[in-house]
Amino acid sequence: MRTTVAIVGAGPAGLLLARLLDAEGIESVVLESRDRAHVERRQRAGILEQGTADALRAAGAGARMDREGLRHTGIELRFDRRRHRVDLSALTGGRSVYVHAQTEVCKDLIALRLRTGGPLLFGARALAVEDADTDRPRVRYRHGGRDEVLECSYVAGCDGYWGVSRAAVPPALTRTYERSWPYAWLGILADVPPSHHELVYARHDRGFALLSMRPAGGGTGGAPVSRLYLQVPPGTDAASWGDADIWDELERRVETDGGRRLARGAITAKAVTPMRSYVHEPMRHGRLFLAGDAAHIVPPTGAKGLNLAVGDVVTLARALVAHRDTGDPAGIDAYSADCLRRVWQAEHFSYTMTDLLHRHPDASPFDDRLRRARLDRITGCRAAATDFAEGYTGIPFPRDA
Ligand code: FAS
Ligand code: PHB
Repeated sequence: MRTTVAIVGAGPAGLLLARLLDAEGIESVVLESRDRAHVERRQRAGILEQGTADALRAAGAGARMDREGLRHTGIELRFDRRRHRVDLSALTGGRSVYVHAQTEVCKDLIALRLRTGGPLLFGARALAVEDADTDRPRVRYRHGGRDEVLECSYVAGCDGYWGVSRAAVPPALTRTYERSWPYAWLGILADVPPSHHELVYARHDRGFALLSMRPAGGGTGGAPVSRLYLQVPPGTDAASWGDADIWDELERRVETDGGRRLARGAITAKAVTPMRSYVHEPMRHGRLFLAGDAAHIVPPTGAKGLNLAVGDVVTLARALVAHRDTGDPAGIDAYSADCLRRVWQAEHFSYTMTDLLHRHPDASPFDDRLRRARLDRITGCRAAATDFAEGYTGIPFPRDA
């Protein structure tokens, strides 16, 4: 088989890139190792930055987000039993975030691709990207029990952290930067309306907690449900947390003076996510372009992972279209540097927000007082609050700033 752009991976990065290329009449084939049901139900990101929401609308994939998603103009920080609302929109000239799950974004992009776009092969596991540094790269993959080859002009490595496309960059040309965190997140879905209308990030001596939510979804028009997170030690077994323990611990960590108890309900899912910061440089090698988690990972605290992936593929699509229309390779040549500037800004924001809000097992009393001072500054100084709000609502896409 032959195409113009071979896209490895049908997560948000690969699916949105396919949509953007379809809209410009650039042929592509998407190879996805898992089946459709797995991709569509994989619980991950829940917050779309302003730029991501705008990109989905421009790609004709934002209708359900606008119909079912929840536009949030602020978040709440809680510490020392006190509540502090950060007015994101007032601080950023009107920017907001959208609560709309990655699962829903992927469902809509898959449906669009299957209805109007090029091939999307599920159960197609890429084995290797070859000859990326020539003008005839190819992807070897396995599909339907047979070994196949996809000839192409470009390869987009959108296969996430555990994918194979990164391996096509020669080790001698690769630099990786990594940090593991001394804690993880226990993520919980509960069939009960959220106890607060906006997201609540709580810093507590017992550990971090996050009260998020998911729109009713599926057009039911029902009440949102609760998406909740607890800081836990790395390697925690989710099954070791009983429902009552989860609710009790969440309540302890988000409790405020005069505050109400959390609304409780049936817990329908729980899973532990490890925390990792990771960047692979460069994000391009010859005709191979890495995008999304294939190139970088952030701890989920800042809700940046999915949003970084969107910025990467919007940048890549623009570069490929410009090269096709004008022959100018400038965008292609600048892809890696352009994306990495935004990636490192998001890595820094995610690092600082994670470090600020979590309880470090080896923190000294001095360290903890410094974190408290930083929280006091963000909630008491407009300049500090503005910097935080700008980071949270989204770092502009490359060349958009
Ligand atoms: P993805 O990993 O989503 O997609 C890669 C795709 O490639 C997958 O479908 C995979 O099956 C496929 N693939 C892999 N190897 C392949 C091969 N050899 N051949 C073919 N296909 C292959 N981000 C947030 O902003 N907020 C959150 O709360 C949050 N929670 C997360 C929880 C977990 C458990 C994880 C792992 C990530 C979380 N993230 C969160 C980050 C997450 O949303 C990612 O940033 C986002 O999925 C990135 O999208 P992609 O780059 O498309 O990678
Ligand atoms: C989520 O709803 O999954 C979510 C929200 C905010 C975050 C991280 C995850 O910072």
